Amino acid sequence: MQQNQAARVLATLFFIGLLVCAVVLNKRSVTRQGGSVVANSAEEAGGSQYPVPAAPDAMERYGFKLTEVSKTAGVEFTHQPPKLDAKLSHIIDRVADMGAAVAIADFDRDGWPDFYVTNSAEGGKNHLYHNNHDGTFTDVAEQMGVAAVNSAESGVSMGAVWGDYDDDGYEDLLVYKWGKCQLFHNENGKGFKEAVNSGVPQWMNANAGIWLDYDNDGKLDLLLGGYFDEKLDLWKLPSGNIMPDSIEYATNGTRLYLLKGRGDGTFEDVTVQVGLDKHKAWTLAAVAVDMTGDTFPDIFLANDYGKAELWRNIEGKRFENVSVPSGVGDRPKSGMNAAVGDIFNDGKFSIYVSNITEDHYLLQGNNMWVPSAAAKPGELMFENQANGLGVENGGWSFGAQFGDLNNDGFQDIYLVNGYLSGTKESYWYDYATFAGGNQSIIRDAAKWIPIKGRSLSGYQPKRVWLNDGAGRFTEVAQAVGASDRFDGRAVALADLWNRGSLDILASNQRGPLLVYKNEVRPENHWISFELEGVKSNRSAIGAITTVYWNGQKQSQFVSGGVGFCAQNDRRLHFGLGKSVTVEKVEIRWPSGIIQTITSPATDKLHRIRETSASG
Ligand SMILES: [Ca+2]
Ligand SMILES: [Ca+2]
Ligand SMILES: [Ca+2]
Ligand SMILES: [Ca+2]
Repeated sequence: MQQNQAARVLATLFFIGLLVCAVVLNKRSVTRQGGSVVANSAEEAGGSQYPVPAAPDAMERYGFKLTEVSKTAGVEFTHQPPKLDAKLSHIIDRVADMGAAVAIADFDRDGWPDFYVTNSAEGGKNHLYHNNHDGTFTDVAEQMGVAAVNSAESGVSMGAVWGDYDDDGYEDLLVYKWGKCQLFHNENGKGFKEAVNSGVPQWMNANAGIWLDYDNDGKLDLLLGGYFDEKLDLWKLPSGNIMPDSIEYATNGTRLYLLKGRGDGTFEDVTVQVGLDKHKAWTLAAVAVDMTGDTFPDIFLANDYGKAELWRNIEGKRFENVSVPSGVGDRPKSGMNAAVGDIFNDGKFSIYVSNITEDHYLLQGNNMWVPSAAAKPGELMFENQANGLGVENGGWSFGAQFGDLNNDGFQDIYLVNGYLSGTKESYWYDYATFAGGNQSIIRDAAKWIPIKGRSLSGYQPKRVWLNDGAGRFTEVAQAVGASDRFDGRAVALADLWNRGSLDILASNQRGPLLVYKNEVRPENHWISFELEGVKSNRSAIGAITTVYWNGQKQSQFVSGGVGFCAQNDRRLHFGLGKSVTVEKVEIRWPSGIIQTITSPATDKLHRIRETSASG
């Protein structure tokens, strides 16, 4: 009892401290900008969290419009959170706050993208939506054997990623969980069989997972990022002492796993030998891509309650921590997303990280890490230009992806946000009471003030930022029809119906999976590529494709997971604006082979196998 009183007194003191600190420290970093109107309830958000149609002039003004078609497409999926240990029930919405993930792949190789979406309730089913080619999808997870993976005994899903680990041409599936990771072998697109004794962790509280080929031996490897301590069973907790011990300076994060694939469904833990055992954080997003030009993929990590990390790959043998010299580890935030895009059409990759921005409480601002002009070739050095580019305020941001949504030739950004949409009452005041506080208070769930269904940055408007290519992004979400107010988590992009436009899948915590069909102005042209590695891993994960047209160039890479708990289709989609011709396309395969294709036809998908011959 006395302890509780002491806690309350301390908490009150820290509350004052937090308000002063958060606002003063971050005051200059975030400017208010378009789309930051925030509602506190469903009524204020317009009565429903579902989107309303795009403005009549959206197509004319912005070159595209989005229509949410989940129901007519047969996609009826609602994410459910887990219950976990009863010691967490008073703040369960705050603890069980993730797990709505989406990963896209053409699992049966019929030429049409399919997708897997995760659920997190004990007993809740994950869905695998097969593309029926007619605008609809059918959930085949149950018959394929990848539905029932969530339970208190084996843990619950946080995300999933596709990668063909045995090079048989069929994308295999890793489901990472708060619990046991599960690896499924794709049996010729006709079903999935769990790979046993594969070497994936039997228990960790993973919130990030990606496929990569870190040593470029042609065999896919796995990187898994832990969130809660891996020793914790969130259903059988000895105490509530499991939470981060600070909102921005947490010292009680956990480990990564780097698992080297042998190509047969078994993996060797090489975390220590490559130096990644030095990492200790609450990791929420990972992305791997070669940013130095030596073909080996470097690793960027977005960490919650701390600083971001960048690990330079030294010839596939070890990783060097360049977080501080590169600039990305400058100060702690709540990193939740890691997306990579060539935003200036100069063949260089910028990294977009989402964080929390809530007026009066926490003004972190999102980060856009743009390669520094002062960097020497091969040197990793970045500057945060989110403010100048106009992409800093995303609310309580989660998943974001780069993609050319209007095919004008520039990479745009689609971002989802919103943390907890509950009652009209806000939990922020009570939450802030802890946020600046004493480590022993904040890390103990028992000391947290009950949420009681209140909102915490809920009902937020999403952000769709159009890139003008000249250093400015314009926010157009409401106008183009991306006007839902659910608590967004993952975003993944694919040309779902092979029409030459990027459609959007957006997952929501305790909410529906939304399918935004994208109609693009037909005068804008496009080209897309589906790559197949031969010497490189067959999924072509890590391959960088550069399209040269109209005096400019744009690079994109095939990812084994990017964003927040998401994976875009492996196909790379490039908008071309009014141009009907492409000068050449250069593919830099992970094997080191550089393949050039001259004058490829536009408005067409090209399937390209790795070869050293050029054509
Ligand atoms: Ca398919
Ligand atoms: Ca396979
Ligand atoms: Ca490898
Ligand atoms: Ca664009």
